[in-house]
Amino acid sequence: MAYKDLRDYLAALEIRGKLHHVKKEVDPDWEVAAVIRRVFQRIPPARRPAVMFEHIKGHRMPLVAGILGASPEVYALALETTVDQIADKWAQAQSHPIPPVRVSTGPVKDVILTGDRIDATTLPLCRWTRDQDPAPYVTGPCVISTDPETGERNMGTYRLMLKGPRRFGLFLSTTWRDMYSHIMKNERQGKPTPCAVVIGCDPPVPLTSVARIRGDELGVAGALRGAPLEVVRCETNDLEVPAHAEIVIEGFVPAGVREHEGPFGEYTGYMGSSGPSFVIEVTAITHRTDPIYQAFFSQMPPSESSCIRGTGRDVALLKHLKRDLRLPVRDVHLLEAGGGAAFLAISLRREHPALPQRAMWAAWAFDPSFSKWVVVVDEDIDIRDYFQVLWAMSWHVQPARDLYVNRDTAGVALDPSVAEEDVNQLERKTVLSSKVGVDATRKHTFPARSVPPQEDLDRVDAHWADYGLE
Ligand SMILES: Cc1cc2nc3c(=O)[nH]c(=O)nc-3n(C[C@H](O)[C@H](O)[C@H](O)COP(=O)(O)O)c2cc1C
Ligand SMILES: [Mn+2]
Repeated sequence: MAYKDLRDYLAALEIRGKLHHVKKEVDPDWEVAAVIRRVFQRIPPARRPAVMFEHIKGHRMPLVAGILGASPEVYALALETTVDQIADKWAQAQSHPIPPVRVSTGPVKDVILTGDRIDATTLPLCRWTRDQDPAPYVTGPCVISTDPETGERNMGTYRLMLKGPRRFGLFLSTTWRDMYSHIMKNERQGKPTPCAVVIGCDPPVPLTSVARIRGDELGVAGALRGAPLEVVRCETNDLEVPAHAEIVIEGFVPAGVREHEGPFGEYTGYMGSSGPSFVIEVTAITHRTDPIYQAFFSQMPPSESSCIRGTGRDVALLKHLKRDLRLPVRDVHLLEAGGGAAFLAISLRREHPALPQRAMWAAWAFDPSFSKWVVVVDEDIDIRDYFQVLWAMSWHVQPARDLYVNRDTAGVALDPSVAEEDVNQLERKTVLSSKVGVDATRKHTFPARSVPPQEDLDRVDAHWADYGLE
């Protein structure tokens, strides 16, 4: 059964003990970021809840964070599936989208604010990296726009910097972002780009917004829900937005305008770059009577952002290597330390000496900017255990023989290690990076492992209490 809206999903989290309510009043300028940081640092993923901050100082709306990516289990719950079925669910939805249906009105129109009544500063926007971010940011916006030539709709999550009651900065990190081409096509005609920012919706909407989808994200969101999304027309432009959203900000990106944006504390664990960027002029805000504001928690991993990036990509890549290419791969995992982007581990059965390299190239071809590090290990290594990956790298590798370095490949735009001259500073969009593959499989027969035989350990376990150790 599809979640009807954000509230319906929050109720499902609640039932499973995955939503924690903070009743204490918290300060959006420092406290929200610090509390949620501690939640991710101190509570292991299996027990980690999403959080609802019920009282944000100076604001009337509650804020939820971590609701889509507190852990892979929470991500699966958001998709109404299990962790191992996530890839199938995505594949199915992408091949059979269900277009949205237009309705005349919906709860998102409970309150309609235009003209002087618009005030984006009433939203509980937080400072995520205090003393570094120049302003509060919207971190979970689903930004809708259409291609002026084809009419095709797009939705993507691009950070928004609060610049005033009716003004935001908009950051598109690469020219590959679909909204970028919409803005460029309009600019060539001297025209603005109408847009609508959706905040707080049932999970398929934000999850498709952060995913790289060919075609209409709202159609794929409908397929993930198993039922079409109901959409309503905006008040001040012709775009359609989910009728059951919590909040919608309507506006446009003026042609030819660039203003300073950033820096913003990013998912790499460092401040991202700042420079000239697009702006959004707000023309209306509509919301429910008692809206709930949703934020993505990002910055230093582990975070909601790295969980979402890693989990979605792990399953998609595993499917590609195993099912499409039929490689004898056991598991793939984008380590959270690399933000779910930079460090990939692959375990496989080394049936052929060239197989580890083939798996590396397949991963790079699948997504050219990710996986700056690819470490391939034998299938007996648990790649979700950092210790085992580093153990294999320590003793299964002869660096001169087993490292493959590739130069001038596509990189991650926010990677702070990229040399300044390799970044197109003006647009902050094109990045070249080198990549390294490490073949950490065993290339010949290794000696026996220096651990007691399993049966000895089992015998000890069976009589553990007798040793009086715990
Ligand atoms: C929490 C989070 C924040 C993101 N912020 C940005 C951002 O500020 N700018 C950007 O270009 N991409 C950002 N992304 C990545 C895009 O949302 C993602 O690449 C998406 O596919 C873009 O949509 P598009 O393919 O329709 O352009 C973010 C992703 C996540 C998970
Ligand atoms: Mn898109």
